[in-house]
Parts: sequence; structure tokens; C-alpha cells
Amino acid sequence: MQRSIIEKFKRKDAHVVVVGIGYVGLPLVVEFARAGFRVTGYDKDPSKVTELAAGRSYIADVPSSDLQGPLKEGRLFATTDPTVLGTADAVIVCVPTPLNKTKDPDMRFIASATQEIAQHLHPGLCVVLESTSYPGTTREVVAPRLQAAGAKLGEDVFVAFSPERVDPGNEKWKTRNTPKVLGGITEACLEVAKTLYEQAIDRVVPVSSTDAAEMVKLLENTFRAVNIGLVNEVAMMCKRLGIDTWEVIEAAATKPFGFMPFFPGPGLGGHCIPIDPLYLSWKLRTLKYQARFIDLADSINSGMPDHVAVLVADALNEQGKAVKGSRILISGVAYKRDISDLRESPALELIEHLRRRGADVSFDDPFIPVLDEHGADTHPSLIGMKAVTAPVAYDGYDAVVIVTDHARTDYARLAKESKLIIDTRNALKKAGVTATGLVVRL
Ligand code: SAJ
Repeated sequence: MQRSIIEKFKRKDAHVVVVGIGYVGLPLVVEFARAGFRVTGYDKDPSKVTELAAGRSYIADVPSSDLQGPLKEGRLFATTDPTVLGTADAVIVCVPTPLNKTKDPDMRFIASATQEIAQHLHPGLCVVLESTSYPGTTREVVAPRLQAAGAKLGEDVFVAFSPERVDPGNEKWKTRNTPKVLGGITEACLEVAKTLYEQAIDRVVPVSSTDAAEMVKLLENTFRAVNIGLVNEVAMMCKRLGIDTWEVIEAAATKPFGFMPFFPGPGLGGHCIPIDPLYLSWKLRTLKYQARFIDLADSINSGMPDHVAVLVADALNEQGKAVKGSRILISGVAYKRDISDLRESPALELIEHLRRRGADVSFDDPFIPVLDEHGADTHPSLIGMKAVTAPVAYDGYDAVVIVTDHARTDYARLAKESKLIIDTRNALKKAGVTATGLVVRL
């Protein structure tokens, strides 16, 4: 069975089903279709399925033009019907792995995808999980459900894990040219999954197990969360030392080896960096080990919105104003610059914090006209809040807080017209503008 499925993959004479066609799944659909496979994008969201079937991309990094060729050649399909899994030679699972209210892993999407695969299981199937999860997920959650449905792992069904490394907005590193780490439940599983990915991805990096592959991803993103926590704490130290944090980091970054700059900010947003490390620390707690760096970084990063709120209050106080009743504009609410993703954005926490203290808070963001339920689900009281209409009248606010430094923002005008600026991204310096009013930086 192993030989025959490997030959099938090499001939591209196979049907690949991608479960979950979001920012990870859709680029995979394109790459496997481009490689010559028959590909079906399977998703519970009918609007994604309709758009994909019509050749219209809803993911900024995937141009619709990439869909036309495979669609015309009759090799690209989309469906909401799980029975498609019964006709798959390979299934790649790219479903969300969020945290629940108590910051514990929410495995329901992986569990339901696995259940559907089990219900349509047949010999000669390769299953690869790409959703970020704690080490052991593929072996403890996915494999047993497939075995319970009759799979003989490594003999007639082949199971692997490969971490997604999609960086939304990255012009250089795309799904095809980003090295792909891959681990199998067995050697045969690795061989089969490796053959599959080698047809569509430039470089596959095999590791010894699915647990190792799961851990690689968590190391990558924990590395970021911990280093961002470090520079956020450095910012608080420098504030107390009367030292310019940004100057220190930029000077340290001249070290040509052994240093990588990270920059302080208003907190940690996105659906990867704030969340992935907590999957790891959760798993270690079940093994009676406390992952102290992860927990410490999380508490520092989660505390940054409050720290910014104190900077705002102190700056208003300098001007004899209370937060209560002040008009405050948040400039930029997306979780990072030049994208429209709001998930876990620290701006949401900051807006709620200032509102709780009686401030009249507005926001401006060239990418986000309204705080919708998709992005602001963690802060329901903000859902429906609209951005101020352009052009922004900066002089009408007691304080302007730069939370996300979108390149499109007119920093020259912001600097000239604002009475008070709290700059959490060193945006004014980067834009080469000097302000007329008071500027407070992280
Ligand atoms: N942030 C800082 N200071 C920094 C860097 C980031 O405060 O020095 C903040 C950002 O503003 C944002 C959050 O941290 O709120 C996360 O930023 P990020 O640059 O890590 O961007 P993400 O969340 O889009 O992370 C993705 C990740 N990609 C994958 O998981 C596949 C991450 O591994 C990438 O390294 C990162 O993109 C990237 O390099 O852009």
C-alpha cells in the first residue's frame, strides 16, 4: 500500500482534500493544484466555498489569478460536504486551534475534523495535520480516532504533522518556498507524507516524530513571544532609568552576530504568537512542569495595554486633565502594521480600559472601518464600534495614542495637529517627523 500511494503521489494522480481553506489552507490548495493534483477545498463556511468555486480569492496573499488555471483545467473544487473525504488520497487539516475562556487549548475543530475523516476512512489515505497544537496532539488525538475506525497506521493509513509557517503579508516567504517541517507517526507515514509535500513545496525538512514537528512550531513562536516580553520589560526598565528604549535597541541591533532586535509595543496581538506558547505551557502543566518563561512573557505582554493606559493617564495629568471626560483617539487598531487583522489586538484591551475610566475613546484605522465580531469577539462590548470618518481631526482630541503604526497614516499631520501623542511604536521617529505637542513614548 505504501509503495502504491507513493507512486500515485509522484504521478500527481491523486486527489488532495484540504480541510479548512483559510489563510493556511487556501495557499495549500493553490500549490497542490499548481503541482498538478486534483484538489478540493473543504470548509464549513459556505461563503469561502462559493468564492473558491467561483475563482475569487478572499485571502490577500492569494491572487484570484492563481485559481483560474486549475479551475479551467478541472482540477480545483470546493465543497461543504464531508463525504468528499471518502474520495481523498490525501487530507491536509488546517483548522483553527484557539484558546477557550480559561486560556486552555480548544481542540474542538481538530476533534471534529478527525471524526469526519474517520467516518470516511478508507485504506490508502494520507492524513496530515497542520494546525498548531501541543506536542502529542497527532499521536494522542488524531491517530487513535483513525485507528478506532480501522486504520492500520503506517500500513494502510499514513499520518503526519507539518507546522504551518504562513506569514500573512510576507512578500518573500510564501507557502511554496518556505521550508516545510514534517514528522510521521511511523517511518512509513513520514515517507508517504514527504512524497506528497515534495510535489508541491520546494523544501521538506523531515524530523523523527509528529511530537518533534509539533514542538518545532511551538519553539518558533515561543521564541518570539518570550523575546517580545523581554523587550517590553526592557522598555519598563528604561522608563524608570530615564533611558530611550528605542535608541538602546537600535544600537544593540548593530551587533552583527548573536543578537536579533525585537521592539516594545502596546501588547501581543494575532492568532499565533499570544496563543501558541500557551498550548505548550498547558501541555507541560499536565506533566507537572511549569513553563516559567512562557507564563512570565504572557503576563508581561498581557500587561502592556494597562501600562499604555497609565502612560496616557500620566500624560493627561501633566496637562491638568483627567482621563475621565477626555477625548482620546486610538491611531491604528489592527494587531500589527499594514494588515487588517484585529484578532487579539492589544488596541481592544486599551480601548476598554480607557472607556472604563470614563474617557471618550474613538479609533482610526485605514484597514479597519468597524470592529466586527470576527476580530473583536474577545471584547464583545466593542463590536460594532466604527472608525472615525476621514480625514481625522487630530486637534479635536486631548490625546492621540499610536497603537498600530500603519505606513498609510499621515504622521506629519498627526504630529503637527495633535495636542498630546502617546507613541507606542516609535512611529513618529520612523516617519522622520517631530511633533508640536507633548510626545510620550513607550
Ligand atoms: N510584536 C511586538 N514587537 C516585535 C514583534 C512583534 O510587539 O518586535 C507584536 C506585533 O505587533 C503583534 C504580535 O507581536 O501584535 C505578533 O507579531 P508577529 O510579528 O510575530 O506577527 P504574527 O503574529 O503575524 O506572527 C507570524 C508568525 N508566523 C507563523 O506563525 C507562521 C511568526 O512565526 C512569524 O515570525 C511572524 O508572523 C513574522 O515574522 O512576521
